[in-house]
Amino acid sequence: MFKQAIVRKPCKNFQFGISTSNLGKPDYRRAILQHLKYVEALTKCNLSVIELNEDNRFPDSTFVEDTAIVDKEFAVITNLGEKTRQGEEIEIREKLETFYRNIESIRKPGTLEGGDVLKVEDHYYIGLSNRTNNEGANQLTKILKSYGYSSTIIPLKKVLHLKTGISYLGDGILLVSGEFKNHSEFRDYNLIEVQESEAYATNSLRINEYVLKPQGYANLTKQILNYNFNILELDMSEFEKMDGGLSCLSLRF
Ligand code: CIR
Repeated sequence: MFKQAIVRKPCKNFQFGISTSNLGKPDYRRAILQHLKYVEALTKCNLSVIELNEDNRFPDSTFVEDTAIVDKEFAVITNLGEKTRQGEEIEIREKLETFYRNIESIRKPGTLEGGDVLKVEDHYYIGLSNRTNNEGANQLTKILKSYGYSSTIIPLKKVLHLKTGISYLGDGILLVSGEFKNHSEFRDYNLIEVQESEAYATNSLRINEYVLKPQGYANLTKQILNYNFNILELDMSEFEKMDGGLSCLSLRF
């Protein structure tokens, strides 16, 4: 069970963040509204939500997931792979220090972003991406091992982050799209294959009794309902424009 979440409001410079989506400029007011609904959904999932103030120095700082890995007994502060995002982790560390006695760090020349880290039961998958390098992935592997967790490194081909193309719904069920559909590492799980036109919704998020899912994507809704999950749908249009998915907007622990 998750009890807490940390989120950060989109800042006024949100539109200047990194984007490859070609979906146009995000509307700031809509982003704020969508973020508000996101927080409401987390609350409905029984999480107590800590909302950090917006930080105009970092356009992408609403995507807090990339700044840390949070488990029961420990947190790992990352070293973000994009120069414009380096420094976002400082305030997150301060906040996490109030919850954790064990705080580890990914250090230069290692880089790693939380979007590349997927926990499936007691095993971690670490994506090697443009943001997470070998050194960062190896540092995380060692840290996880010291806390008793195994891990596998997964080189990525196309996706921004590992969790862009795969997410864990619990009960042995993975949502997969693109390069993860026929991936040898994941074939023993129960796979829900997301069709390419709905690939964005692969980044759905199981929190306690609910699955949070981007609004729309009717086929995926049906597929998830087949497993009797309770779905909460959220309009994510403005975050999608900035390459961000549901998991990116919070740290859950
Ligand atoms: C970035 O490119 O860093 C942001 N615009 C989006 C980050 C999305 N984060 C995630 O997938 N964990």
